[in-house]
Amino acid sequence: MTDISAIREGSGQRPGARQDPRLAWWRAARFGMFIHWGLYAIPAGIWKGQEVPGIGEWIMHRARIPVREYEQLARQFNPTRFNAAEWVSLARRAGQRYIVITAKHHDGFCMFDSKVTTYDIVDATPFGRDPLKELAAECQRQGIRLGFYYSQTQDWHHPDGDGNDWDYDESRKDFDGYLEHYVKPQVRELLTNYGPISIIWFDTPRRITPAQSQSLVELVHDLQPDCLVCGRVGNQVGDYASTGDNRIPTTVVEADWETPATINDTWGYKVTDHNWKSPRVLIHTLVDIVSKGGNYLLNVGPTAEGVIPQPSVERLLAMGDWLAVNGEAIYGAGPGPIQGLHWLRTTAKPGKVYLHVLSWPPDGEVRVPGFTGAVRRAYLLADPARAELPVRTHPDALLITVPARAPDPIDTVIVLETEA
Ligand code: JFZ
Repeated sequence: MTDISAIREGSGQRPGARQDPRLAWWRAARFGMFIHWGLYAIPAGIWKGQEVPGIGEWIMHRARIPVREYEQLARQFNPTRFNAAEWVSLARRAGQRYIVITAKHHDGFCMFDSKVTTYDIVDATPFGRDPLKELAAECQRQGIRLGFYYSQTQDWHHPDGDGNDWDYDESRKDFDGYLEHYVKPQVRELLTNYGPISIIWFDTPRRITPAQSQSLVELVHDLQPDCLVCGRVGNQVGDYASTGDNRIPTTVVEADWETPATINDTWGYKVTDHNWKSPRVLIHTLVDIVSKGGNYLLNVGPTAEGVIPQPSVERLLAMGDWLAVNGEAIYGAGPGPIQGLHWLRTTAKPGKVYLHVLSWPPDGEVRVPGFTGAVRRAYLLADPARAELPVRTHPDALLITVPARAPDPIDTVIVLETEA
């Protein structure tokens, strides 16, 4: 049974990619860090004293800010507290195996040194540094993969990009010219000047045609054959599928797929958004996604000073603590045999099933209905001694005797060694 309704239309995986060994690292990684960082971190959701509703990185659009006005933000952008080593080290401590950062979001501002425009962080800001260069070097040093988000269709700054109808006449736009003479040269820069790049994360395909999407995929693969292209390049030609934001399928999906998600309710930093998900919810979400065969790309929105908000840091570190003990049940693991129970998720590797007990039974017994396979032994993943847990097999269920109190109140993992 598959459920693809969560996979956004047009953001599916190209046929044949399921067998592609270029995705092997990505399939094993399961957990990545998304970073939305740009000029929108300066207003941080407030424009001329008024709170602008919606996600922070959309402020230019929501408030219909004229290009000439929004551009001025660049003159104030000076994130002197940005420290690539700290960001990369946070991702590693969180147990995240890859990072995807906004090189250019819909507002059109380039967070890298582009020769195709002066509307970029090196040419237009007092900061004058290229944070993507610094992150690329740190990712190399600390051994974590790096990807770039690039808004290929929407560009509210470029006269021929999609989406800005308050400065420009949408009917007169030369979208193909923008793709050929602006997007492609920039994608070339991103894949030439920053060493090995693992993902180009295109987004909101909108009016892009199948031929245009395909030509972007070919460009990426020509420049760096191992670089993956996310499904939001549009028209079902990406290397892997993307779900709608924060959306998780209801059961196993037979594709390589990823849920991009927020820790609070915004991607780009917003000073008023304090709706932080708890570590419990975040860990359960990671487990839920992996139990259905997906990856979790979890966002942080750094401030205009270059700081990742402390509530995000705390939550990521809590996830890292859990993963330091239970990572075996996540990295390189796929969906397990039991689906659809509210208190349980299962992940699996050859010869092993991992029971993720999300709410602990009150009577010292974990009862897994529908599990009828042979079990050699069972133990708590968190137990270094791997002390055996008594197991009984019933015709319709597996019964495991467990400690009265949950060893891990968030998710206790029981390992079942099965016949390989
Ligand atoms: C897009 C962007 O517009 C947004 O700013 C952010 O970068 C996010 C990661 O991606 O927003 C979307 C795209 C797709 C859906 C929702 C928001 N969707 O399919 O539900």
